[in-house]
Amino acid sequence: MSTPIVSIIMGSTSDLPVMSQAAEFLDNLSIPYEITVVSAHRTPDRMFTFAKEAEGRGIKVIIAGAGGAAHLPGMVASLTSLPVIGVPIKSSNSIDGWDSVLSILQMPNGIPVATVALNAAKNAGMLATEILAISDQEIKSKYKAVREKQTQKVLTQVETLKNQKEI
Ligand code: RP5
Repeated sequence: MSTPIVSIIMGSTSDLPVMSQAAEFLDNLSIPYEITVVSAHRTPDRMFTFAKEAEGRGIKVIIAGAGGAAHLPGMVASLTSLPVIGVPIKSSNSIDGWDSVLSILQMPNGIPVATVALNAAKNAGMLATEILAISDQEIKSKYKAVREKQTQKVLTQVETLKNQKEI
């Protein structure tokens, strides 16, 4: 098993159905990752140790998902200079997801968190891949192939609809 270069963390296992979409994307491109639970308010010491040690363990990008008053991505970002991608999650304790979106999106200047759309963990996996692709040609060509495939899928839909209309 290769050393993970992406770390996917989340505040609770209740976030896993969403966050596993990031893992699935990385799996498809054979990008080594780790996935675990780190809670900013329930396990602050674990969060601190995780963020301080991530770079030294070879992690290049962190994807952090949380719901409610979602401080995990911002707090982790404050403890490392690795890029942090935040995934706002519409959790059971959420006010329609806005609490999480605003908590992650509205980071004050000085500590950036790249925020994807609500529950958009796949996009977090894609953005992490784009960051890695800057310095890895193999990842870049695999990523370009994925993008090309989804373009072709839409063009096929266009043709299918056009043909149906002609029937
Ligand atoms: C946050 O609270 C977690 O990220 C999760 O989205 C939410 C609810 O957590 P559980 O009560 O389901 O453990 O910390």
